[in-house]
Amino acid sequence: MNINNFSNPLHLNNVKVNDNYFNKYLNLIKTVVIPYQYNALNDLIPGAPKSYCISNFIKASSVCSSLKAGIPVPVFPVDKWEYKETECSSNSFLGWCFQDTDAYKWIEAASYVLVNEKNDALKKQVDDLVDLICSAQLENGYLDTLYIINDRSKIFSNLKDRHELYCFGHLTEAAVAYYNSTGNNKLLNAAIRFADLICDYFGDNKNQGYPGHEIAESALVKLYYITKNEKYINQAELFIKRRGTKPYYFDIERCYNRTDNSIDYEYNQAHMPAVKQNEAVGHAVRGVYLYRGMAEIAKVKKDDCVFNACKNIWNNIVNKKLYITGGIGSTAVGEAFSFDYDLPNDLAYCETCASIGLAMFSRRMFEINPISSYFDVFEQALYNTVLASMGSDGKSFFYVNPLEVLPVASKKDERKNHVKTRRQKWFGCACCPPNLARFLSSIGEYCFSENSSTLFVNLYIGANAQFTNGSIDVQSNYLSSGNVILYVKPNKPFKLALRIPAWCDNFTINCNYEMINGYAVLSINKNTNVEISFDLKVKLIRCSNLVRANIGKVAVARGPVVYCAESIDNCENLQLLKINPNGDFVVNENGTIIADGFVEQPDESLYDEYKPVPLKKCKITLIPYNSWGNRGETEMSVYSVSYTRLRAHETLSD
Ligand code: FUB
Ligand code: ZN
Repeated sequence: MNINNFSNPLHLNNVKVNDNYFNKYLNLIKTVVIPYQYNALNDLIPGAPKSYCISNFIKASSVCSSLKAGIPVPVFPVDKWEYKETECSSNSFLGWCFQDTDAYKWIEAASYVLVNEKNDALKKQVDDLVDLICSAQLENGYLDTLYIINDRSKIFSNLKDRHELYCFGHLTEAAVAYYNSTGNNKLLNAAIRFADLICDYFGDNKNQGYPGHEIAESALVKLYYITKNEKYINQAELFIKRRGTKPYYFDIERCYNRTDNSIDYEYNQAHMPAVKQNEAVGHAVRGVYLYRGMAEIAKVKKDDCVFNACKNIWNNIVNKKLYITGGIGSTAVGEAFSFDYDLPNDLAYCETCASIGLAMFSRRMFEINPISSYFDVFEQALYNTVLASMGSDGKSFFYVNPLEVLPVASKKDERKNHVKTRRQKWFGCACCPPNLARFLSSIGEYCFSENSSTLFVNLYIGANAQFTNGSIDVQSNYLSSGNVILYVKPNKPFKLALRIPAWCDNFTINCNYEMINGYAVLSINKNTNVEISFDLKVKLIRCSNLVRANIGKVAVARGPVVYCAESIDNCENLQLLKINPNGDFVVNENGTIIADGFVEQPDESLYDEYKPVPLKKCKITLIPYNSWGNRGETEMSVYSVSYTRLRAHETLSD
């Protein structure tokens, strides 16, 4: 690794997004999503699964008061992932064991909104929630409502499956965001107290545990950046370096006397030392959160070994386990990565959180080594799976993001129960919607990165930003016409590095530049208007023939946006459509693409002797994948059969 290449993102406080495409999402987050999600956390959405999140904090706060007053508090089991109202005492913790994190993600999203907006009502809601959370913290700094309410004696006894360190991670991410946007350090102090307890408990030569669900690593890195206290970065490094070493900590904590290798902890990425891993395995969200933390440690500690592991894993994901939509985690079993090239369209899991985590991992890799592919992947995840996960109403969400949906199959085939045909109002396990809210509301933080010599423009999102060497105003029509103008005002000479996306074969820039690692690098020494034009031609994308599901098929993309067909615009049985690669692709004003194609007649006789199958010419309507499922239940497919030529058994009619 070359530390001269390192860069840091521009802080959200220095970036104001004003973008033709993203404004609608940001307004929706501010005006609909955040109020809606607040109601969801308070169990106020009729017909939606209950969250219990806020009521758990209220119960934990009351336990804390009782403990302080010496009043005895009851004990309940802590042996489950989910605590159902029908099975548990109403005084005990309810919901999934990591329910606290939904409040933390909500605070994080609201804090990002507050960076650019004076909104007293929202600020008061956040402040009140912060007060409640802080009142639920034990005197020693511990803060996880499951254990506080149900059984303090079992704290940190099941790191593998319970989520105390995961809750700490999200608490800290929220606390840092809230502090940065409001200057209020109340939640930050709570996070620091919890972090101090964690460092005391899990420090060098102490308990050898590490998180069952990663994210604490990244949180500790954030605390290190904000406090400059090295103990946090050292603890993050310890968690990573311990992970997967023998004897397995998860064996020890469960008194599992290992006689064979039947339990291998791949699910938790703890089957082998993290720094030796070179394949993305196990639970996908856990995985990318770990890899993100590893990249952060690699950067701070300038650790080549850790960085090499990150590179190997990143390459494995991107070359063998990534859907064209930027989705990862192809199997519902364990919400996990599968084997190389196993990318089924209809069974895909592709959890929203996993794509968000992949984007976060990619951006950290870029900060170490500025090559364009990291933000190519970021963009692929953002414009497709991430945006698809929210309905146009801002009140409905996908957790799972398949590439092919047949409504009857989702209802009648248990293997596809996870594939929802409509976005849901909420989920019992609701990790994705608030994750989406915090990610999109902080999108400005991903647009630029800088070091002493260079400003990198990674995303072409309209924004105004201040950076060390000047200011920049980006006016973007990236997705509509491919034209972007950057008004650059230097306060001293610097290099401007513009990412040239891999999807773009032709582009023009009105200034001299040199291509370095996929970036067009310009020397800026006076006020300059840089005009870029990216050729947004519609492309047919083929998939490796090792992906069995996609033999003979193509997907359609324009720029970073992947398209899909819905039966509501076309016909039932989307598998009967064939795209003509040599035909026209007309892009409409509203963003749809009309493609030339053919449709096969449905043939109800199951088997027959080979005979000509009539094909009819047709127009195929394609819409951006990120907007599918907004018009009721319908078949959807990203890939279509590619028509190459008439085959022996086909005849053509008009
Ligand atoms: O375990 C916490 C979260 O719940 C995970 O990140 C998601 O995949 C869901 O299982
Ligand atoms: Zn999720």
